Amino acid sequence: MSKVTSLLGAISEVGRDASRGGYSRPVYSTAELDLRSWFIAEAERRGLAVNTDRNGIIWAWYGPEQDDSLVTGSHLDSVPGGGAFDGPLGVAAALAAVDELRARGVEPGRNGKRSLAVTVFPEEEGSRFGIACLGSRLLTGAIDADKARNLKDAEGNSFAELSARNGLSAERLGADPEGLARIGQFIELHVEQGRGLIELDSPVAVAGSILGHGRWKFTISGQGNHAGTTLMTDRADPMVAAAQIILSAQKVAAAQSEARATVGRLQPIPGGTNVIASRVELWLDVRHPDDAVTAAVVQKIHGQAQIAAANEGCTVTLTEESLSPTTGFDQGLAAELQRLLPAAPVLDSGAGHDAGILASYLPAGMLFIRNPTGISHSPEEAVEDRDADSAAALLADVLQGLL
Ligand code: HGY
Ligand code: MN
Ligand code: MN
Ligand code: MN
Repeated sequence: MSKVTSLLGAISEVGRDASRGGYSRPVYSTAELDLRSWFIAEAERRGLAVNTDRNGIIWAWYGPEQDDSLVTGSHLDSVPGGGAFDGPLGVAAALAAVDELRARGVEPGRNGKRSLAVTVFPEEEGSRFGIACLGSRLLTGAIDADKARNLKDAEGNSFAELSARNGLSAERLGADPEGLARIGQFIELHVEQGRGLIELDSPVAVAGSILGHGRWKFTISGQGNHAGTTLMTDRADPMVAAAQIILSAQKVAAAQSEARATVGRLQPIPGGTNVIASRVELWLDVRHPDDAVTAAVVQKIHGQAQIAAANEGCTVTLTEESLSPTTGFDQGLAAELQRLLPAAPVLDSGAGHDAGILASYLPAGMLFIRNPTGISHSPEEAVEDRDADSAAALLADVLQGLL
């Protein structure tokens, strides 16, 4: 059986980001396309039948392509400066689990067993086009196809153009009921992105739920001007308002237990050192177990943003970019996973995943693998070799039990 560590070792230089550290593998970038090619080659080497669907999701079939199959997979795109495991661990473990099943003489798609498919979803992080889990939202119809087509990256390329540039038909992007029917159950193995498994002292956990989360964009407009000729009393500086919005997001969330608010992305326009910005775009990520609290936190931050903007002689607009409710996983499947992995605790996830989108349409479940640093979306994300390699056997146990 290929070891997960050797599979990951083969891609450990793809998309390295020398300036940020870690990896930057936005969807349809050279790095992510290289990872797609790697996955397809590894899948074909295992005799899996590979195809890429209308939304750019790669399917590798062990057994005939058919409805109600058992499907496992994750993603290969990353956040900017991300870790080596967020996404690729689940994909590599799935490939190694295919080896393990074959070594055990388990033949999906034969003797009454369901077929097995390994999938790779595009744009899980939403790092290029702004909406997380774009591939699974398209597959399920959770996002309007036109809205998806017209999403733009920082260079102004639309998702439709990038899809077409990679061999897909822009017109065919969108809900794919036939593809969705292929999935009887979906299992995603993923590196844990917090400290839960360290505190639980366990190498693996079964996911209980995914924290509701959303993304909002604030656009603050002021008066662009010269840094040297404009007195402080004559300014309408959107960066000053933005600073207050970031602080208020921190304060509002800190005052609400379980809430998380993050501004990790901010874009002054035009962005010159000696230029008072005319406009600032900033993106807010808010999460909370109770969707009503998430909405209330955003509303409070928005109210304070309007005051901050007015105080600076600026205006502010807010647009909701994406919203995912708190999602529980299929109880029956979760119970099955716990039966198959009796020592695995149940752990809720503060991170979103494609399995969380699919969970609203079909029985989905997740396995988390211990991360000794408890840090993610960072070069410091880690998985011990022994935990990475045992992930394949754990996943094979689960897949064999479910097939
Ligand atoms: O942002 C998230 O929760 C996930 O890592 N895409
Ligand atoms: Mn992920
Ligand atoms: Mn992630
Ligand atoms: Mn000048």
